[in-house]
Amino acid sequence: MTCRSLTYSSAQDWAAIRAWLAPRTEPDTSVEGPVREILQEVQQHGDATLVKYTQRFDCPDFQAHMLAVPQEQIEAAVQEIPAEDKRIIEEAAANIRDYHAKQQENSWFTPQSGGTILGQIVRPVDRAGLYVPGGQGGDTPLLSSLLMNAIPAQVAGVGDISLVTPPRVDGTVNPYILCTAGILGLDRVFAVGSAWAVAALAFGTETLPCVDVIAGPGNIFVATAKRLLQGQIGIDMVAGPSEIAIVADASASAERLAADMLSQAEHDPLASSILITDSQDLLQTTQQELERQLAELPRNTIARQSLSDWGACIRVPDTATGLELANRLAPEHLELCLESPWQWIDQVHHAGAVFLGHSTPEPVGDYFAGPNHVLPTIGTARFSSALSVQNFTKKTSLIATSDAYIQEHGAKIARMARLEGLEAHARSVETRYRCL
Ligand code: HSO
Ligand code: ZN
Repeated sequence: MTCRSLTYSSAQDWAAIRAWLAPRTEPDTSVEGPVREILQEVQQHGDATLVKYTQRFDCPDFQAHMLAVPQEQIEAAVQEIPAEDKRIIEEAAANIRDYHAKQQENSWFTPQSGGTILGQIVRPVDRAGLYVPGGQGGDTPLLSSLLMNAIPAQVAGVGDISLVTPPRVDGTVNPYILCTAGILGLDRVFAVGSAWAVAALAFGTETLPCVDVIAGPGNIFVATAKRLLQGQIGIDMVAGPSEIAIVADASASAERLAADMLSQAEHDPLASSILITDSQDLLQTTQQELERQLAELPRNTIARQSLSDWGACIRVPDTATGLELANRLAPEHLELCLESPWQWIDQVHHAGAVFLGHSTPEPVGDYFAGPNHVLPTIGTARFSSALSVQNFTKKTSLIATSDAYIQEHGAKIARMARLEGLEAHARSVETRYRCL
């Protein structure tokens, strides 16, 4: 059996499933010590530290002048990439931009009686920093990550966006990353990665400007640096390993289900793919399909490990119970491979993104459709949302009261202040009476 077979009939079965998945959700603190040192060192020595670590881990001949990628290199990459690939990236970017444009929020003002005005001003952060992983020494450029992180920042109206990504062994950045940056109109690209790049974005160095928000996925060093900086600067989220839950009925195809589970499993040995169905027949055929398709996958070692550790086919008595379990899992991705998926949407309460029907494979959302692929993982969809324009904006409350307002409400405010023992608060309001 490629992955474990379990059953879930009612809430009582949840404890065992939760216990099995618990180790996946524990934060990995193993590199906290070294990352703290890196943060401190970058804060003290700036570029020199970036060069030291980049020479050690990425490119032995790296020099400080190679940190900022020249504009000509970005333009050259845009020319160099095959036109067909460029068109695909542009089309994906347009879809993602259209979707995120709908998330924009306007400032609002509500005039009240007596000249009082209340409101909320929405503003972008001044500067954002985006992290794009190198992807196996720069061979598998994560251009979708760049699109998904940069576009919400741009739609939010962030004027100053810096992109950091680890250089390849020769000090250059993969041309697909540069081309995507060029298509997006990003002109500040820095060839630096890992925790020291995150530190540089947080504190600024001679070459890198400091930013207000950092977004983008990365390895354990990047994730730890982001986690440690939380509170000092805005952090998108500290994502855990990717996961999918699929609720399917007998109308689903085992071939498609297995393919979708494998598309998660190939990400990471810690990725989790869980099929939930009331069809025993589908459970069996999907297990067979997993085995058949695994044999033909280039990343089959990773996918096999992921499925054997964190994969499951779970039998439920009916679809309603399946959705109950899915809500408990609060998965990053939830596919509803059901005959009438829309009929069930009201019962979906916790999921990062939902994919409806037999013709909506999850990678459509990873790359192209428009919604963001940066999603809450490890059950955090219970209280958080996909990366969005809101990660790059903030709101300022606005209050303008009037004499009439003070006359009507001033004494109540002063009373509340005195109940809290805050006499100066009460007098601050009462000074306004004197002018009335
Ligand atoms: N499924 C990943 C995103 C991704 N997939 C990027 C392919 N490239 C986490 O949502
Ligand atoms: Zn994916």
